[in-house]
Amino acid sequence: MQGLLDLTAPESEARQQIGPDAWLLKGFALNDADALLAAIEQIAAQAPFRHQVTPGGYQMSAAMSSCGAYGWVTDRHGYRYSALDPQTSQPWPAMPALFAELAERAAQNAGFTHFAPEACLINRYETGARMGLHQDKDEQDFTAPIVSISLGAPITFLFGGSNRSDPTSRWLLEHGDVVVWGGVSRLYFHGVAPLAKKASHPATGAVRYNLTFRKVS
Ligand code: MD3
Ligand code: FE
Repeated sequence: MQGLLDLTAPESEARQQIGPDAWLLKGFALNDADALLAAIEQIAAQAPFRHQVTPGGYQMSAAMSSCGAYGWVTDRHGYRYSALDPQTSQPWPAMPALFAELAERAAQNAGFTHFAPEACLINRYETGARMGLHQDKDEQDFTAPIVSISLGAPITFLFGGSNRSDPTSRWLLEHGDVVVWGGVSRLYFHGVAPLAKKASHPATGAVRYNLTFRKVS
């Protein structure tokens, strides 16, 4: 196949448009999935997964860690990006080159050139964990897209609009799927349904990971 485009390769599967400037790249990260999971384990050894508390006082059901120059943190005082892990007072683990390269390639594939992520938030979902409808607006630059990579057990992604009350569409996010959100969709409400009891994947068991890559500053 050298020199020829292999149309069966995950990276050349059709892009699905799920909203304005929002693209689902089905299986885009499949070739790198094992390496991504190994890297997550390394990161978590330095910056352990933890259930953070929202300003409203609720513990999040998804456990989180981060890597890169900034991590996303929440506590009773609010949501923010921090260069230090509040649990260890250390910088977050460096973003592996594979992470940054894959995120950049995915953004490029969806039409966003030169995406340079500064933060990678890692969400870990176990049975019943969910994320309610919200907007990602703690970043300073909304012109950069957000790239997400799903690994492990499948989950139902909920995608709304600019207003909380807008109708939501549902998309199944599976192991190796990548989604890129830019333009108008960048500020759309979104969330995930509770991870189903029966949801699992050979690589992770009943656990789902989601990596989100963001330009923060
Ligand atoms: C749509 N995570 O970490 S990924 C989040 O599956 C988050 O863990 C979910 O929402 C998860 O903030 C959904 C998808 C995602 C991320 C950012 C978005 C979708 C987005 C920003 C704008 C629009
Ligand atoms: Fe979000």
